[in-house]
Amino acid sequence: MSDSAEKKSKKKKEERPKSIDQAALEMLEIAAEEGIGTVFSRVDEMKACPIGAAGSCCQLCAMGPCRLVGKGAEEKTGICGATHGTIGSRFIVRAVAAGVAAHSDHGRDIARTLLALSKGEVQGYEIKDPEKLNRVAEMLGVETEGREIMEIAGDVARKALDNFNGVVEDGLSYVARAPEKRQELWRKLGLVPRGVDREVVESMHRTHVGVDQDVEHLLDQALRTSLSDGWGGAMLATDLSDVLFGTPKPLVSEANLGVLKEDEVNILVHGHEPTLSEMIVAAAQKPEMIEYAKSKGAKGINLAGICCTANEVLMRHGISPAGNFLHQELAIITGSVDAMIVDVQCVLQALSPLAQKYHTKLITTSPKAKIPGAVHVEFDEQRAMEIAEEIVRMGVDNYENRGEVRIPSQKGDLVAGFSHEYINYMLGGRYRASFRPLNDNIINGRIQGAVAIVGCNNPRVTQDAGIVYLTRELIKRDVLVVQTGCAAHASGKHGLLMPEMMEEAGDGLREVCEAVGMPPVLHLGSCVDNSRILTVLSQVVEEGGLGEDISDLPVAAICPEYYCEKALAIGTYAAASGVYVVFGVRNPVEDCKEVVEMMSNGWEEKVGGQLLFEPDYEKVLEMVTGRIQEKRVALGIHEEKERVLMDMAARREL
Ligand code: MSK
Repeated sequence: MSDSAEKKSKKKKEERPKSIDQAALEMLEIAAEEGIGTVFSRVDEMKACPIGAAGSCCQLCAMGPCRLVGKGAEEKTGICGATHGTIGSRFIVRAVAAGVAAHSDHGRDIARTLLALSKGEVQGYEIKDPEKLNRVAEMLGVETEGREIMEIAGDVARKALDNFNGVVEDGLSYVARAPEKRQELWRKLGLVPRGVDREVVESMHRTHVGVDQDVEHLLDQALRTSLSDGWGGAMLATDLSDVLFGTPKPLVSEANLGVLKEDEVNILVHGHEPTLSEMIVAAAQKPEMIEYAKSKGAKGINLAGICCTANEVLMRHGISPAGNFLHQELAIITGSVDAMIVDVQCVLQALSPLAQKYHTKLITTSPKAKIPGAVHVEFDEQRAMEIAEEIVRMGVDNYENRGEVRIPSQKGDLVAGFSHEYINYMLGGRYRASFRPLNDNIINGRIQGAVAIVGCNNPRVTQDAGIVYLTRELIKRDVLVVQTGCAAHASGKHGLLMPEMMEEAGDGLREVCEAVGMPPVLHLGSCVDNSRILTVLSQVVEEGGLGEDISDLPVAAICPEYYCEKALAIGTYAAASGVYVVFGVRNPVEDCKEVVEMMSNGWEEKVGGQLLFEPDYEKVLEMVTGRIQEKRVALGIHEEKERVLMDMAARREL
């Protein structure tokens, strides 16, 4: 690189802020002063491999890795003859399979806990939402009439496990929750999943060298496998979590590093699964545990979260998130985290050496995940409360080992906890819970449509910038926004989940929010809770007046800062369900033109949804608002109705 080119690229790097979150920037300054590396600094040191980044590298066998680059790259093949199309589609299938496996293993573990509870084999758990248990039983074809709750729970858990293990006749049970027309389409195309495990295994088989080599055929498998997540593993994870731990209702909390407390024992739960974190919440609130913390000189125990375990305990208990994916190291650098308890997924390996530089006790708990250097306290449902107490005690004992503490003051107020059941109730009222008001307001144009903004942070782009920009711009345009995962944390940190945000919303959306008493940006939960969005979409279709299928609705989904395979699985099942999906960051198969074409126009024709990649947020905004308007035109609801000033009677009617 020439001197001037080097200077230019250096300047460009310097120009991009690492985050729009002041708390993150403050902690990064401290990290730099102390010579501590973080994901934010390592990303600058590690240039992404441009060949792999665009999908031109195949490393599936020992004849390679093959790189399809250079002159005439498009026509080149790997040593086995694999084209760009085959390589790219195999990448997508494998990424989707990995993402599905992660969410579904999570769901399977919840089902196993439910089964163990029904047999009286676990400690500390109970059925918190028996009504939901009955509704889930109905979905799964389990008889409820005249039966004991634990009998029903046992059969529900067995049926759920059958969905994972692939012994369900006619495909996954929850496919029946989709609109009729969508189910017919999936059946016609052979896309109904035959069991979660079976689809994941077949994906791995088909993508082994020398098996499936046809782009469309491979990508059909990506669609079917992804559906086993959205309408299978993740949906079961959500529903069974609600049964065991309670169905969320709106509550208030705060988010960001400012929720950490200087004078209390700070314990962070991080990862994805609620089974242990639920017990940690209970253990940390026990009076004897608080007394124990006081005996060590702390004023109490402060529990907070990172990533989706944070979402699980936020939605059900109001426990504050200390931040999203890119905050996990920053929390430790505050010097105030006495224990960080991790389970599975999104846990950086860099936490372990970092925790050793500070005083934080990093505790791994899943039988599936160990990290060198961390203390491993293996979780076992049969001794759940004992283990939770042991872990909380470890955090308390570590309080006295703190060095210098510097907690940034920033935190945002938030409202979280919108389950699909609550949205239904909130819109319709107790005696006539219904999506009718939402449909009517989309039809009359007060609400132009809805967009889900979901997914992660990625240090290759400015933390939270895309999420916050798109959220603000969409509500200004009368688009209702729903959020999950780390995107929801981002909004929480920046105050976007508060009802006051209706002041920034367009006139129409603001009127509806005022009348119903809801914020224009709704927090729907963790990554597996994207399944709640599918349920809402199905119920909106069922309510009538907005077409017959999810693909008829004026909706879209955006994952502005994705980083992992789970996000690709979610994006794929949303597209397979008829949703227009746009990811930011970069297109991982950019060089594989046939794959890009199939996932956009090909899937549009086949399933009425698309999975696109666009790193420019302004373009993303244009794309999704354009899509919403296209759908409004197709539904014949695009003509602007004369606006009528609402009086009290009209508001009541609404
Ligand atoms: S935690 S998958 S960084 S959203 Fe669900 Fe956040 Fe993405 Fe992990």
